[in-house]
Amino acid sequence: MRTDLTLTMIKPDATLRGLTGTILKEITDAKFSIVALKLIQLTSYEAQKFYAIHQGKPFFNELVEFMTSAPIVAAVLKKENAVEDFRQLIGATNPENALEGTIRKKYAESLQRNSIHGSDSNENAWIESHFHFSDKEIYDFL
Ligand code: YYY
Ligand code: MG
Repeated sequence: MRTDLTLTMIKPDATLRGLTGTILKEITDAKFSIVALKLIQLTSYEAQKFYAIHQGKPFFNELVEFMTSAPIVAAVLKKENAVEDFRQLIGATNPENALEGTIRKKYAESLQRNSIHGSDSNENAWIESHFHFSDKEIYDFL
């Protein structure tokens, strides 16, 4: 299992506030290479599938509604120890608990509108990367 890739999404609250470039710069400043990138508006079916693990939870329907409300930016990122290092960079799910200097602390509006996604395991990084991109769209040589 590879340990040098992770999947991120810049969420609608951030794309709508014009923060895409700012957040991509935070990511590359932290030494992640962008090896796949696209702007996409998810359908309800796609958002439900992406977040299937949370199906049945009280926040699920609102999460799907939020994630489909505007285009997101999906990207595959490459760096040694990518999953763990990227979760550190983005900070806790609830921005109120996120450490100073993290992306969620700086930009998130609320627990739901928390600006950015990061995969939580190497296995999910692979699954989520291939949810958004084909092998051909992942430029692994970067
Ligand atoms: O992986 P991460 O995004 O940090 O959190 P998850 O527990 O996987 O939840 C996914 C997503 O759902 C979270 O980023 C915000 C939203 N959410 C919510 O709106 N309310 C909760 N109580 C928990 C999560
Ligand atoms: Mg998660």
